[in-house]
Amino acid sequence: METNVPKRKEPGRSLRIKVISMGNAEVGKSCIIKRYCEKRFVSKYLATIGIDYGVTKVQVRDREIKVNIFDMAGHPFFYEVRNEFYKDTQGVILVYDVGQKDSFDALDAWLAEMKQELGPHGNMDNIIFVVCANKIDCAKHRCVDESEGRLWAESKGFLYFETSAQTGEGINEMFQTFYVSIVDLCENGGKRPTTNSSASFTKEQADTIRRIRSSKDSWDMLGVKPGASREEVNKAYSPRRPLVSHRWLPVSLCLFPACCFTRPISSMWLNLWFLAMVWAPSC
Ligand SMILES: Nc1nc2c(ncn2[C@@H]2O[C@H](COP(=O)(O)OP(=O)(O)OP(=O)(O)O)[C@@H](O)[C@H]2O)c(=O)[nH]1
Ligand SMILES: [Mg+2]
Repeated sequence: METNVPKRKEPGRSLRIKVISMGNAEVGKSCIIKRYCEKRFVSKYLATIGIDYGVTKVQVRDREIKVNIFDMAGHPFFYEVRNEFYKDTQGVILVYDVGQKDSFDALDAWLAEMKQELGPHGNMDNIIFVVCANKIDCAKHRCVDESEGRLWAESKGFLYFETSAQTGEGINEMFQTFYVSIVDLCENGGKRPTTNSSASFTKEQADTIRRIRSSKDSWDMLGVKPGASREEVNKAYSPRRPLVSHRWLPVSLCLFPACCFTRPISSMWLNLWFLAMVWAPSC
């Protein structure tokens, strides 16, 4: 894909799309767009007042794409302005700052706001979402790691990119993949193409991993009370089964009986078993 549009136009092959940016104030939405369109970075914070609008042209395969970008203000104060702009959107750039956990936690609220504004007949399945984990250049302040962000995005069928508007890292790749996905969607009759990433998770798997990450101990990992019976452990294990790779199945099969027949089930066995079941496959 190139940003330079060839002079010769092919009638019927041009496409007009609408893209919006969403995310908390100061996460870097405007800077990401500026970095891509103007190849520059402004370190001074200039809050977007309501909406910034811009047009750009890109070439995807043999199609000329006219992109209307609506860069939204993230501050709650501008809700009344931006709520007019959610409709008829083909692509959303959803941004959070990897050094601000609040901005990551707010992504669900942004989706909820969009859903509400689209109304009961609005369909978000025919929109391409790309999640930008921005400000990765500030490694020292990072508090949302890549796996957490990727998990959230991919479990929703969204694209995920690590970006820095300051250094430019990830920006071109993100926009290229984003535009190609939007064109694919348009050529696919408005159905969102599945992501190519081999690491994508279902919502159920993502919920399970999230639960494991935040659990206090091994019992909590399984969602059972300390001293739970073999049946309870078995039942709790079932939803986690899809996370086990074939490579680790023999190990987990050896460890699982040990867990079940040691009474009371010791925390150590559960730890070992769970490590083999869930974490080891990802190593
Ligand atoms: N270090 C670093 N700073 C960044 C990056 N992206 C943006 N910033 C800075 O973060 C601040 C906010 O950037 P903006 O792009 O204005 O943020 P915004 O999300 O558009 O904010 P609102 O318009 O208020 O919603 C500015 O001071 C930027 O210079 C980045 O990748 N790295
Ligand atoms: Mg802005």
